[in-house]
Amino acid sequence: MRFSPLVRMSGLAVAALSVATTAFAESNKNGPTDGDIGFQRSVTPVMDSITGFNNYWLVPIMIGIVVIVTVLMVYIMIRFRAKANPEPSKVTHNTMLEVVWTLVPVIILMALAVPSMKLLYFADVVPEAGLVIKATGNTWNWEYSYPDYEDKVDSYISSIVDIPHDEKRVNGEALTHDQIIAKLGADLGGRPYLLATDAPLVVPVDTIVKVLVTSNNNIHAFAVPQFGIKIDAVPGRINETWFKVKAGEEATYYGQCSEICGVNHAFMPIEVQVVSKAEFKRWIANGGSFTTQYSQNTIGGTQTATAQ
Ligand SMILES: [Cu+2]
Repeated sequence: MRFSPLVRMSGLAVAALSVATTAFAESNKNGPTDGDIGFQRSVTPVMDSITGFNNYWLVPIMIGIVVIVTVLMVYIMIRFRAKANPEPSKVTHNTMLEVVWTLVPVIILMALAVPSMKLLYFADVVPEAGLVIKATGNTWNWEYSYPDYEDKVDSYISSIVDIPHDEKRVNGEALTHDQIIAKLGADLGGRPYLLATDAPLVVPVDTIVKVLVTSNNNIHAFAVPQFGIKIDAVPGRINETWFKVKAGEEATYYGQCSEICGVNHAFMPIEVQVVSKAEFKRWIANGGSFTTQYSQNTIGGTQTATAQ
């Protein structure tokens, strides 16, 4: 059976789209997962919009363009090959064709620009916040403070759970990733290595949290993929962003410094513990302190901050 190029082209497009839809289907896990090619699972309205825009606008349009261009190239290479056309065509231009290939990209770009600008504005304008937190980048860790509760909670430093760099080599041999994880053992408490910290940022669920971001030294960036936030931490300047973790999504989320800032850039993770509103109140009332139980309690997915 022979199909016309158009039928074959649309068949290819449908196949590519279904592959993409499967690939971008949201996993129900939190944090990065091996083999992921899509975004991490969204837990905020902003990330919902980013995910939707990417999966249902950008990716289908990109796949469509790739498929059309590939099919046209293959068709042209076969149909107009030298062997089958001993007498070369003398056509130099086609006005209609030139108008179409100028207008179609303009229309595509405009169709992308409108929802893109709406999304940028949605993410950029901070709504009336229920909580303000401040994240300050240091070399190389994050420091968190709660301006609303300054009298109750001291600012604290959140450092990576790791072994000293000079202990990562034994007799000149570098430890493997697995050996480092085994060495950390209970300190890591089953949490992902290079993302786990000794003191996470604690925030309540279902609350608009305004994040003030700055730096003590060089430029860092505060980013949490599942929240859809990424903003530079610039010394002498305060940037702001916001997130609201949806009800029922109490869990631990991870991010990393996302602006190359120096030798330990890869070792300043961001760990966010999202707890119920009642639990957050208790945590504040207790001075926002962590017991050493913290890491142990997160083993096996008991995802509540331990206040003492
Ligand atoms: Cu950095």
